[in-house]
Amino acid sequence: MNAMKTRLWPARPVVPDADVEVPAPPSGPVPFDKEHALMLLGGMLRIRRMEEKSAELYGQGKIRGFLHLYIGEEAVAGGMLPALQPQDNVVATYREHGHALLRGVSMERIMAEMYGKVEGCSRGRGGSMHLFDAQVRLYGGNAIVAGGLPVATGLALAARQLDEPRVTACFFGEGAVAEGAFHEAMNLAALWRLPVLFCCENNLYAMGTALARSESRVDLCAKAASYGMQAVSVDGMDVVAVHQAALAAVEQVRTSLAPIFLELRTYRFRAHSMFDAELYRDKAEVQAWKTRGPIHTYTARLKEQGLLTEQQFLELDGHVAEEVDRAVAFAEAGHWEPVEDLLRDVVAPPADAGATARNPSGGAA
Ligand SMILES: Cc1ncc(C[n+]2csc(CCOP(=O)(O)OP(=O)(O)O)c2C)c(N)n1
Repeated sequence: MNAMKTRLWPARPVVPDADVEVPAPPSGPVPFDKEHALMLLGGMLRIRRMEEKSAELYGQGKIRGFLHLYIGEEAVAGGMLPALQPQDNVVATYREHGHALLRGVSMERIMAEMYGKVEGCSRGRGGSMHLFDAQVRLYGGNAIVAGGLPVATGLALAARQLDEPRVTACFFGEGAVAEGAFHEAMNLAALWRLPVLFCCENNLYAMGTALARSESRVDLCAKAASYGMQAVSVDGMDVVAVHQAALAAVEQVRTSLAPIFLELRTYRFRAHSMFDAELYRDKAEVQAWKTRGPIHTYTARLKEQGLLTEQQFLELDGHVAEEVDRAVAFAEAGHWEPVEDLLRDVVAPPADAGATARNPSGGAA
């Protein structure tokens, strides 16, 4: 029999890979006073050193489960978080160690959480992806791509209804843009004029998928603008540009109560997680982006401007190294949650014999 060959869908169109054209490294004057300028450097260094140590500890089996490093992207959290006020809310993703740290969760409690110790900020139950601390209004850490956007929109709705002057900063990767939750949250935030600052950390890849392979249109600001939202693209490798954009956007969201979308164009230097052979991008591309590294380029600018000497840099780095050592010692000395506490915070009552009799399948009644 001559079976007719049918093609059910058109051949896959050829799509370009990530835009590999790497812009020139950030440069130019740093428009902050010395103390402020060094605070920004200190923030990025704390994230970098904490994460380098985390990678090492992962290799030793001290930290287990998933671990997604932010190395390369520090200018985003480093510039955004210091622009927020204590009353503001922060919602982030599973790549959130830096956001938690600069929001004020101590490095000790972050490290203990990654170890799974009860002294961790989520009592050791969340691990790297679920750092949470209501005291500093950090509402996760979220393993679900785009999962934080509805949470942020809800927090902003609460602030609006309670007449509280809170900005909710919501961080997510560009992979979230392909999710329905992104569009629902953006739509409601724009429709109800909710004070959310949507911060899209566009590092060009969602796991191994380049943006152009998952988006019909790679201009993310255009997508946000389609909801009637102001949208701005920022060099996310330049802590100066990020901080300036953050200060302006936070102020505007707070006073106008309307959401803003920031696209922070950045790049991760490490693999997606600790399990990623990185077959989707050339080593040369990663090397080229490293010329834009947020810490060394900013350090060079500070030195050029006479705001920092090599000796001062080494001292600052030394203090950060001590903080990392203290965090590791704290996590090492921490405790595993006692078995008898395991049902603590479990909302559903434990199944009892009566329940089983009423619902013999054991499934949902
Ligand atoms: C709803 C959902 N789909 C798929 C996954 C699997 N997943 C984990 S990370 C990831 C990539 C997300 O990339 P992006 O949002 O750009 O953030 P990045 O990792 O680059 O920071 C995917 C698809 C998930 N966690 N949640």
